[in-house]
This record gives sequence, structure tokens and C-alpha cells, in this order.
Amino acid sequence: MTVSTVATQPFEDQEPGTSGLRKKTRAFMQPNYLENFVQAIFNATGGGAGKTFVIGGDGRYFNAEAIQKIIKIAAANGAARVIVGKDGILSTPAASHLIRKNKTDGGFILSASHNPGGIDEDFGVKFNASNGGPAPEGLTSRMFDATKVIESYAIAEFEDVDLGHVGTAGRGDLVIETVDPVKDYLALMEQLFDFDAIHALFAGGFTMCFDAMHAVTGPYAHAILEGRLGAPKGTVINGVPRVDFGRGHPDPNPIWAKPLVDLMMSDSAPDLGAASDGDGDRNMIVGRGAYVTPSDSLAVLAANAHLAPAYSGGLTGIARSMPTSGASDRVADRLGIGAYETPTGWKFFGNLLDAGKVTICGEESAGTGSSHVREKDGLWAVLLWLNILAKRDSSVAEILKEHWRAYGRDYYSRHDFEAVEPDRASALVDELTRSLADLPGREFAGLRVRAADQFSYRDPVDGSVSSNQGIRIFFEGGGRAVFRLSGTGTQGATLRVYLEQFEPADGDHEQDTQEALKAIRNAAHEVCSLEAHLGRTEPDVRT
Ligand code: VG1
Ligand code: CO
Repeated sequence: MTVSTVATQPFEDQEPGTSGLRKKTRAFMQPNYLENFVQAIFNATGGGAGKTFVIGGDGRYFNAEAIQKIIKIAAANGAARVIVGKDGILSTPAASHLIRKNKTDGGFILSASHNPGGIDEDFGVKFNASNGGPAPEGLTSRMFDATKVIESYAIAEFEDVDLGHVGTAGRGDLVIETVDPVKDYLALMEQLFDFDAIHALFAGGFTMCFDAMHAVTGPYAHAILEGRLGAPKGTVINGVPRVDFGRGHPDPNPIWAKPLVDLMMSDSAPDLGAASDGDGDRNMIVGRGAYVTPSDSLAVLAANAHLAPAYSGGLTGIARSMPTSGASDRVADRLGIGAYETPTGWKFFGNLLDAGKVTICGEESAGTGSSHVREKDGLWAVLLWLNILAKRDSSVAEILKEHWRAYGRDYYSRHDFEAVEPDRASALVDELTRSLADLPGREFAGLRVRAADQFSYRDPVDGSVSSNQGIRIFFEGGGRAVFRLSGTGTQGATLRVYLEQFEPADGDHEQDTQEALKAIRNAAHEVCSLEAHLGRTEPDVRT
């Protein structure tokens, strides 16, 4: 095996964001760009000698080429074995499982998740550690530091590896194992859930539409829902991964999965609608006539998880990202278990899960997961819902309403202002940050501020501190607005405004969400002078 050492120059912009390094695909296609980043990961983690890595991605444009390069760089860095999904396909949770199951040293996941794919769209690389979880902040900053001083990378020269068949190949000292992307993941799901009960549910005429959004969950959903659980053919739609996701955004929310939501609100709605994102870690749940917000889904799943075999012994705790509504906190409270509030991004749940402090985690951005892997897991959430529906003999809408009657309802919506000029977005955030101390007691659009802060998190396991994780404004009367800038975009800045209004158990749970949030929205706009800063008042996306 011939190994070349290629001289290179640092790229200034290789700082990982909320979830890995995401850039325009053409940026990743520039000479040395991907190579530098991958070599920097080896440099930041003590090299690759003798190590084993999992490699796979969501099948988007450039996935196949990137995987071949990573295999060659791994070989040149002395790796002993790589485990690669057939055709380069692995969902993010399936990759996390393979990393853990095979006790590997980590994995490379090629995805820009919910961002669109194609030569003129987005690409991304995430490195996950040996626990199966996204590199924690300490590691991502070491990776970034390594990208700044890189002078060369090592790459082996050999023919591309055929990843089209399950089997084992060798190149020099490197063993390349091509695996069925679904098999081990399916086996894990079988351990967690009551598949007999779900099978019986479908056999009894329960209907479902799962929208794989032309992304990675297609093969998983076909095999699990239609193959193993007996759901009728046609239950899974858009089930073949495409390099450009059918030119859509593979983002499971009421905007990008609108056809599914429209179906669920129509007379011909099946019993359950669900969708997943580009890399299979997010989920959307919709009942007949009932959209379930991700924050509510987390709370309902936590409150009912004991109905699934894996969680019948109870949960140890529940974690949610800060912008996620407080619905799951009240479930934790009633269960008498810990509730944790972390910064946005799954990497912050890893320590809590590893330490056994929490069993279930979730984010308002349609991510839910548990201790079974170290990533959020879209199909896992769908299967847990199915398991609960199979055991409770109620509809999604009934379960949701009953939940609100027991715990109260959090009206919730996220408003995204996209492609904002970065300077304008920073000016808004900076000005708001400077005003925080003066806000309590003041009124905005008729709402009085009770408290306001910049969210900072101290990891209870390793004591590390992450500051500036979003601005929280609490209003009197149970409302909250959160402001933060996205860390996954590739163009301009995206301002996310998260709006929440609590309605107690005996309150009115039947209001329109945007109506119920109008007062908070008006106050949120006023408190940060949104129109003055951005020159507009309407968001691009409301989830
Ligand atoms: C977004 C979401 C965050 C999620 C992240 C990665 O980050 O808000 O909750 O963890 O995407 O999800 P940001 O920084 O753009 O708000 V995934 O499925 O896109 O990897
Ligand atoms: Co994702």
C-alpha cells in the first residue's frame, strides 16, 4: 500500500457547529478541504494507529466520494478496521449503535442532516466518539485547533473499495467490513419494544403513513415497519434515499413535510403520521387531526415509556435542551426523577446518558432518543409511539389531550428568521445581551418580564461550562421567549425565536397555537427591537 503525505494549508473556517462541520457541498469538494478536516480529527485524537472506526452517511450528494477518501486517510493513519454501511448508507442512530456494539474508537458520519443535499446545497461531517455520541465540546475545540495548524495529511493510494456488497475486503493492513445498514439496528429495536404488540396493532387494521423524505430512513422504515411489523406495503412513502432528497429539505416539520401534515388533517388520514430527517435522527409525530409538538412528544413518551419492555423498570431521569418546553420537566417531577436542561445539540446529553443520570432526552427541533444509543433517533421515537398506541388502545389525539389534562399544556412554536446578514443578527443578540440586567420588571407589549439571562450550562458529570447558549426571557403569567443563533446553517445567520406559553391542567387546551402565543410573540419582538434590527417581522419558518 502506497501512502502519500500531501502538503496542505489550513482552511480558516473548519470550526464544528451544533452538529459537526457543515458547509456548502462545493466547499467540501475543494482540493484538501475534506482531507484536512479528517486528518485534523486524527491529529486531535491521538492518531489512527490500530483503531477501528464506523463510516457511513445519509446518501446525499458527495457521500460516496467522501467515504472513499476517509477510508484512504484512515488507512494511511494506520487504522486497523473500518465498518462501513453498504452503499455508504448509515443513519446517524444506526452509526451510533455500530460504534457502541463493536466497541470501536469512534465514527465518521457524513450528513448535513435536515439541510438540503446536492452539489449546490449542503454537506457535513460529524465525528462521534467511542461512546457513540457526537464529539463533546472539548474534543470539537481540539479538532478545530488542529485544523488551524495542519501542514500535511496522509492518504493511501488504492482503488476505490466496492461498498455495494456485504463482506470484507483488505487494503494493506486495513480491514474494510461492509455491513447491512439495517440489520443490527433492527435487532436493537426488537430488544427495546414489544414488536408482537405492534404487529398485532397493524394486523388489527391500524394505519400509518411514514414519510422518509427521500432520505436515509427509507430502507430502515421499509424493513422494520413493512417487513418486520407487518404494516401494509405503501405505509412508507418517499422511501428510496436520493442524493438530492427529491430536491426538498429533509426536515420533518409542518413546513417541509406539509403533504404529510395535510394528509393527517384530512378525512382520509391514517391513524398515525410520522416523518424523519436526512440522517434519520429526527422525527415528527402527527395523529389524525393532531400535530404533536416535539416538546410534547418528549413529555408523552417519557410519561408512557414504561409500556415498552426496555423502559418497564422506569426512567432514571429526563433531559431536554434549554429551548425545549418545560413539559417534560413536569413529567420528571411527577415520576420523582431528575430533570436536566442542557444547551442545544445532542453532544450535551452524552455525559448524562453515560453516567446513567437520564434515560430519555429530547429537543424541540424534533429530536428524541434514549440511552439505547448516544444520538437522537427518529425511528426509535416512532416505534415507542407505536408501542404506546398498541398498549393504550387510544388515539394520538386522545393521548395528547389526556396528557394536557394531567400536566397542563405548553403552547409552543419556533420562529426562524433565515439568511439574516450575520452583522445584523449579532447586533440584535449583543444589544439584547447588554440589556438583560435591566429587563426584569419592565413591560413589553403588555407583558412584564419576570427574569432574563444568558443560558450557561455546567455539566454535572465533568464540570465543564458552556456559556452564551441562548437568551431566555421569562414573562409573568408563564410565558417564555428564547433567542439564539443557529449553529447548523451554511448561509448567513439564522435567528431562532422560541415561544412558549404554559396553560395549566384546568385551562383552555383548545386554542390555536399561534393565537395562544401572540402576546409572547409581540413582547419578544419588542424586547429585542426585532424589526429595527432585521427590517422584517415575519419569520421564514414557523414550526
Ligand atoms: C439544530 C437544532 C438542534 C439540533 C441540531 C442538529 O441546531 O436546533 O436542536 O440538535 O440542529 O440536528 P441549530 O444550531 O441550527 O439550532 V440534526 O438532526 O440537523 O443533526
Ligand atoms: Co438529523
